[in-house]
Amino acid sequence: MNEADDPYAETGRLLFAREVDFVLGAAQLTQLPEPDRPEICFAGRSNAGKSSLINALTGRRDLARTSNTPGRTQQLNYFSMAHPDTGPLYMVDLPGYGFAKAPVAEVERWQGVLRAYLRGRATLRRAYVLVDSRHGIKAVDEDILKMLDVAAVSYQIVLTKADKPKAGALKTVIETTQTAIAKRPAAFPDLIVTSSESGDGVADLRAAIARVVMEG
Ligand SMILES: Nc1nc2c(ncn2[C@@H]2O[C@H](COP(=O)(O)OP(=O)(O)OP(=O)(O)O)[C@@H](O)[C@H]2O)c(=O)[nH]1
Ligand SMILES: [Mg+2]
Repeated sequence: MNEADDPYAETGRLLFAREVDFVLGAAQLTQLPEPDRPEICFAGRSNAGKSSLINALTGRRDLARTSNTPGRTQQLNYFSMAHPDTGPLYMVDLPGYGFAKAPVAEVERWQGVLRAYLRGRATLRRAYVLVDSRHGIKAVDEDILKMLDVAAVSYQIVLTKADKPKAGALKTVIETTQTAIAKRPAAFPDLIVTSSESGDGVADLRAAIARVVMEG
């Protein structure tokens, strides 16, 4: 949707312009905060740009730690936010799945926590599954999407790093991704195409988040 026509654009803008506080990093499910408010999360392969997108959404350079090294985020990082229209909510930066430059036992531990979180978190309103626009959906993404479909967790695909591919290649990846998710039961049919670098699509994502929290 065009940003100017989206009734949630202004709420989304204001929601992310307000305070966003780091709450905690959970290494295990027992460390998660009380499920007392809606939450949204960012999932995706290692290095897909999850932490960068949180920084772009909030307009803060290093609220979430980013890195060139896949496997930077190793805990479920909780951020709290609030707006009078949405009420309080949590935004969660997840560790990546797939390849990570970290010890195997560590990676297996956090992958287990990540999957259990995605399947079982009752207050999770929507998972944003980030896909690098240079690569499109890969087999590891398919695994996660299938798991979300089975668990009936609503999710939306967000293409990241849209500043990287040439326009033609971006158009192709948008089309193939749209086709790939069209028949997935828990997938939101529209993609959001973003660049944390240029800011493209970031306002659309803010509006989408405001909408999903307000519509319940
Ligand atoms: N050009 C470009 N680079 C980006 C963009 N978003 C992220 N990056 C780069 O991609 C790399 C990974 O970004 P992160 O935000 O740390 O990725 P992540 O998904 O949080 O990674 P893990 O925590 O390791 O799973 C960093 O070098 C970022 O600078 C973008 O929109 N454009
Ligand atoms: Mg990260």
